[in-house]
Amino acid sequence: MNSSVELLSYELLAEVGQGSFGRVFRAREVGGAQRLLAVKKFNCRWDAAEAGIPASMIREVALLRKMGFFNHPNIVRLLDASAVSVGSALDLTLVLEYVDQDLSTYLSKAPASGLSRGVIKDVMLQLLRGLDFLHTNLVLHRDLKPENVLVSSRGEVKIADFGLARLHAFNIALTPGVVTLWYRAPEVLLNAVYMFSVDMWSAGCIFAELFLLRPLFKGYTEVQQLQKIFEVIGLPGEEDWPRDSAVSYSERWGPRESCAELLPQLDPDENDLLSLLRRVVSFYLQRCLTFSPSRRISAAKALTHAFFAKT
Ligand code: 0RS
Repeated sequence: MNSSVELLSYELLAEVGQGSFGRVFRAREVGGAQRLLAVKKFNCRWDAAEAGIPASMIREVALLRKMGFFNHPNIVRLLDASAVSVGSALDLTLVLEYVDQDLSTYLSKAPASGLSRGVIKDVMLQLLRGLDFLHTNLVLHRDLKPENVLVSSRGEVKIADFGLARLHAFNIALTPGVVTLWYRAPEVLLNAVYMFSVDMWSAGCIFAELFLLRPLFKGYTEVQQLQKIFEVIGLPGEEDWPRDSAVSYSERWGPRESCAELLPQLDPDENDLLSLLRRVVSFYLQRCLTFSPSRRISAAKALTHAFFAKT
């Protein structure tokens, strides 16, 4: 099958989300297998008649398409892309595979006693495989969070909402509502340069949340988010502070020592979980949630971690 000539027609069923990424609809394929589809629509203010389709958009869509050919199980697949110019705007439509629910909904339905260790391992393993695939293809997600990690009815974990970073940046200022800072790496919060390791920070936050069933760092401003992080991992040394950050280092950010005990504030009947947490604390706390991006574990390395070795 040649996807470049595949013609997909569909009917929109309902809007499932809206944000800096544009609008996402649940849709049904008309004819064919009548699959459910996710249809994502962006509107870019851009005079396509004068300037053509922006090169950055072509590059990013081409990359998404290329990645679709690999059919990686832990990435939502791009099925079709089209752009039409409407006056001085450009409407970009992406047709993607549809997945039943997002991880935040999945977590909200989890039993209060928590997810089993097997489930946590399975979700993390799939998430890291997806991230490793993105990073191998030189794609940064930048905004990984439970809302854009999808979980299918068959338990497949698929990363969504990646690869259109420039379009995001374009839309972010126009988007009403707040963006969550909870999964954001310190170097992003500090406005410093960042790399693939930002996604591993987010993965670490999600890993902790799979245990806790609540977000690990819940800040509502950049400063508060950093404070919450330092309360748990300790204030880094001045030598680790990003040199290109607009925010200067200060001892007043908090104590230097990390307090792993702050993490699992669990009830007595959650003792079982507590012991599990102690065993994995070194993985997610020390390796994913390392302040220094260069010392943070990579997705490829995390996949070989002892945590995933035994069943
Ligand atoms: C915040 C409580 C609600 O299949 C959903 C899908 C869903 C998809 C899908 C496939 C491919 C996307 C979605 C996608 C594209 C930006 C995105 C941003 C976030 C998430 C997905 C994006 N919680 C959120 C919305 N929601 C209900 C719960 C659902 C439910 C099932 N399946 N999206 N959203 N790309 N671009």
